[in-house]
Amino acid sequence: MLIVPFLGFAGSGKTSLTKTFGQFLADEGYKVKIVNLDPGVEELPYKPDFDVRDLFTISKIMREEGVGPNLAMLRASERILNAFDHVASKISEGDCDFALVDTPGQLEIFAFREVGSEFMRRLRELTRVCGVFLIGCDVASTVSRLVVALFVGLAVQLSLGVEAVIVLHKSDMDKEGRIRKLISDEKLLRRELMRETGVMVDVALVALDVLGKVKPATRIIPTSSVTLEGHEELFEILHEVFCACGDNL
Ligand SMILES: Nc1nc2c(ncn2[C@@H]2O[C@H](COP(=O)(O)OP(=O)(O)O)[C@@H](O)[C@H]2O)c(=O)[nH]1
Ligand SMILES: [Mg+2]
Repeated sequence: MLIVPFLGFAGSGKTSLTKTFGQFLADEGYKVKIVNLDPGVEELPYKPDFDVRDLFTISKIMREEGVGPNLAMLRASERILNAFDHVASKISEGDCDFALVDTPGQLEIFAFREVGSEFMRRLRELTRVCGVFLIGCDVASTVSRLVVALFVGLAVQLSLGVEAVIVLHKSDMDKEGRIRKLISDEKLLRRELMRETGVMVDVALVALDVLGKVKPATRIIPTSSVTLEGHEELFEILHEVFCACGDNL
């Protein structure tokens, strides 16, 4: 079994990809479980096997503790770790090939806090874990923003201690294929970055140097929950990652 947490900025498409990739795997004949770890989501497009909202929601914490949404998010992140045993038992009961984990809307409350790395550490004790980090094409409106997003993808993997496949999500929005070209050609990326102006460019250049030193283990793939582009390729990469340890799904 492989556990696949979906990670990324708020609105990057984690919930949507959890749904469409889960559907893809089920259509391929795999047994899939879905875990929702976002206590703030109003509606889910899929039916989770475990839903953290059965334990608490952001609005409930706001009411109970008399706090605003941001503090409620922080309180929720602490409670998520307490939900680990529920999650683990749901994932472990019966047999399944993939457990997809939809993480909280806001990246920082999970990926850059102790709760996230501790949660992942405990997941890794259960079985093999490989994340998916989403960069929405809408975030990559400038080359410097794209580079910084790639850098955050790397930082999230280091912070959580989990390997992740980076996907360029909402690829249907990349109509002319500009962002696709940028992520597949480092020289072009650097050239285009140099054409931009502003302080972000300096930051992005440093980030690009770091990224050049710590190459991602796998290629970046364009995915879309609208056109379903990249689902098969994502599956193949996860399969490769999984089989690299000599196991079979
Ligand atoms: N065009 C396009 N929009 C998408 C795609 N995936 C998600 N979205 C939209 O992006 C917004 C945020 O998606 P959601 O899955 O809730 O993001 P999350 O906050 O990361 O879970 C929603 O309006 C989705 O309809 C995609 O592949 N293409
Ligand atoms: Mg979501």
